[in-house]
Amino acid sequence: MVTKPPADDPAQDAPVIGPPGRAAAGLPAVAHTVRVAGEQMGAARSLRTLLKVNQKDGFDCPGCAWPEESGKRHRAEFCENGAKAVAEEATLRRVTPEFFAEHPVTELAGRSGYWLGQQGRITEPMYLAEGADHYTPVSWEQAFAVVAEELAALSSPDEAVFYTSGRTSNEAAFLFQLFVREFGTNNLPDCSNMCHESSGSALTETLGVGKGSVSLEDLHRADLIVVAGQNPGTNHPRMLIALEKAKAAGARIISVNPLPEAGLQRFKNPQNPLSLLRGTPLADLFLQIRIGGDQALFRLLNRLIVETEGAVDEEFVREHTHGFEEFAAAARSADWAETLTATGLDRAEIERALELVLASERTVVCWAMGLTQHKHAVATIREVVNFLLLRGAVGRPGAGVCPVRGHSNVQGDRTMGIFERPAPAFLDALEKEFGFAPPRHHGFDVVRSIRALRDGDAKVFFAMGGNFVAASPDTAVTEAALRRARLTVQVSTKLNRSHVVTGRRALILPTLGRTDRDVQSGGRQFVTVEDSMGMVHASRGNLPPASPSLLSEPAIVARLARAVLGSGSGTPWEEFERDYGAIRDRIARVVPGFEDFNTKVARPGGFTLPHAPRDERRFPTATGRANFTAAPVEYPRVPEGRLLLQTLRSHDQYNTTVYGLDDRYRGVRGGRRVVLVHPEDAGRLGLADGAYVDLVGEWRDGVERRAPGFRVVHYPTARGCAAAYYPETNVLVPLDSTADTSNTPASKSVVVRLEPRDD
Ligand SMILES: Nc1nc2c(c(=O)[nH]1)N[C@H]1C(S)=C(S)[C@@H](COP(=O)(O)OP(=O)(O)OC[C@H]3O[C@@H](n4cnc5c(=O)[nH]c(N)nc54)[C@H](O)[C@@H]3O)O[C@H]1N2
Ligand SMILES: Nc1nc2c(c(=O)[nH]1)N[C@H]1C(S)=C(S)[C@@H](COP(=O)(O)OP(=O)(O)OC[C@H]3O[C@@H](n4cnc5c(=O)[nH]c(N)nc54)[C@H](O)[C@@H]3O)O[C@H]1N2
Ligand SMILES: [Mo]
Repeated sequence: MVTKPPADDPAQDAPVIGPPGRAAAGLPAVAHTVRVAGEQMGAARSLRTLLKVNQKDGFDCPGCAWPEESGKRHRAEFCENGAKAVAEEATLRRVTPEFFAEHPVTELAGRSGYWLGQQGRITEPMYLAEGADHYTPVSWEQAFAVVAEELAALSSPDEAVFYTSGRTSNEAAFLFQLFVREFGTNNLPDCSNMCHESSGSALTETLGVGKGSVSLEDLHRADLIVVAGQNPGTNHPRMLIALEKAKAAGARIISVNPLPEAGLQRFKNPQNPLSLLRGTPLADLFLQIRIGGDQALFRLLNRLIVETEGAVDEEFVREHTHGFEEFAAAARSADWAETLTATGLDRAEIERALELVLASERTVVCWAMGLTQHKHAVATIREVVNFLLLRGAVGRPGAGVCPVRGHSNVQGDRTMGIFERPAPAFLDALEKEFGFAPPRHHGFDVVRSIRALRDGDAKVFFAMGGNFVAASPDTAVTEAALRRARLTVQVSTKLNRSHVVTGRRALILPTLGRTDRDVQSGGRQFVTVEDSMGMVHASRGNLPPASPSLLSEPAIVARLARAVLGSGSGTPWEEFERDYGAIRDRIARVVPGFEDFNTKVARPGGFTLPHAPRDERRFPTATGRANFTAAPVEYPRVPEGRLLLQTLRSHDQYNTTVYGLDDRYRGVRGGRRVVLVHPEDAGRLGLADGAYVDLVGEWRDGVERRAPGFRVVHYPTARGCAAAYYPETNVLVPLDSTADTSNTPASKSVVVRLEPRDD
């Protein structure tokens, strides 16, 4: 069913297609930044705000998790898309109680996510009573009483689910997991379950630490950087600066991607006049791989390394690794013909890649969602680890694993204990510090939470940020699951779909964002975040809050905890709300690496967390060594007449937040319902450029999943593959189609047929 947005909803989709961009950033990006920021914030506020982004005395960009330079910072240490993220949050538009009086929830449910997001910052706590069609204002006390009442009515704490998105600060995240565990459950799913969980699973098993092992300096010093399954030009634009630096120092870059992403082809650095003029070509080799072919590619490269005299770092393998023989036997059986089928590459391309690999002493592999969101994602990332271990490229300067994180504090949230499967040592430390017995059995991740809500096994859903309904797979199933809940609660800055697809009762709890000044009774507060490379630093908002009624996330958790746990809790929640330094003192005693937290974070630029493989070539795995693994090679098989669809981000969105309707680097303007298909595939399927189709998912459960009304765009993607934007395509991703081990939805490999529409 197509729910057409009302006529005044600017998300009317009428995409216009031009040639794809050949370079990323440059002056169009600067112009775009100024325009977007001005529209949302006005000129003076834009300047005041943007000059504080990622400065040592400013706030951490709420965009991506890419780290800041450690030395002297550029005055404009942000990118076009970071500026858009800031403008979205620092907007002067407001969603007030009058807005909710005017718009019933049933009407808002017919609006596009773009329209909802454009309405502005939410100003008051709002309550949707059972059977009501309008949210009405509610006091904070009443709101917390509603949550307490519903939680008290559960027959077990495990009937409640507490989701976290990745913008939540370390302080808020630590308090949130503490409250949830005191309440009595480990049901702490987070956006990471849909994101880098596959990286965490693979790296913990093989290296002993589920995080990246390189710093920004390592990237600058690398001989070879492989960027696989990542589109930094859009999603981590400041990474292009690091790649440009590495190139200037002689590094080679290989891009492995089904799409020729503009940022990896050529980059025009607005901070560097010469680069701005000419652009820096970044990728030396572009391997246009078929979706899901990466494990096969790395396995064959590993065979070729093993077979090349002197190519294996034998000393490293002997001293630091486990399982080499078994792995080498599997690698030797890698087959050229099968690899060429799986990858769609030709022999010469793989041989060229091998040359670059063998010429490099210091290799870094960077990756993101193009590797993590497949059925065999964990096996693929383990194969990347095998590749680096063979060359001794872990724990060596200029080399290592670099999973590039998404949300700006998603890595920190996990460090703070937002995890449905916490390590026993973490729970022991919590128990010792706070004197209660945390639950030991594992909780629900995102997919299991949806199943539990669907099946009536969970009845209360509480979200610390994010947009669970739109971000999760299998939209129809997820929406029905949430509608079954007795209560849904969203702690949010902006309106989104999760506020209008609700349980029987619902609450919106509006909160401060990164850019907002945070003043508590103990004075002005700051929070801390951890970037993609394990650097922890302070973030201080400088704008007057969007409304005087907003509470910070730590204050919301502290007051909620008091309402729910009452006098039964020995935790000093009031003190934590008054002074976040008191929270950091407790983090220092519970989380390894945070000793003397308050002192260390006071240093400008913050501090780096220890990382045993990087710092001392120590691998805290089950074997005490870095583990080679030898999983069978997998790749998706697509039936005749079908395509393999990846669901990805346009240049004008931040996950489910749509900033605008253009995808400048891919030549798409004014609409999002497009599907990129190789011209020859389109020809074979009889689909002209500009034809309208329904995307119909085909999965083994036989359920028909349909995303209607997409415009076919002939585009140079890998053969047999297609691409379309998320979240519109989440309706096609089956809930049960997930990665082995990590349970991450396989949203980059969906088998679809394209059905022409008559209208
Ligand atoms: N502006 C902006 N910044 C963001 C975000 C945003 O939405 N907007 N989101 C943030 C978040 S939470 C995250 S996780 C990151 C996401 O950052 P990315 O992972 O870069 O995001 P995607 O758009 O999902 O792009 C996936 C890339 O992988 C490629 N790909 C797809 N399938 C395969 C495959 O099988 N093999 C290979 N080798 N490549 C493949 C796609 O062509 C695409 O280039 O960005 C973060 N930063
Ligand atoms: N098909 C498909 N699905 C995907 C993906 C994909 O590539 N394809 N990617 C997945 C990935 S990588 C991720 S990370 C998830 C993202 O999933 P989420 O993190 O759940 O989604 P976001 O769109 O980032 O959340 C946006 C909302 O967060 C709220 N918000 C913003 N800032 C703050 C803040 O400071 N505090 C609070 N409390 N709220 C705030 C706003 O209300 C905003 O509407 O989606 C996943 N889903
Ligand atoms: Mo993500």
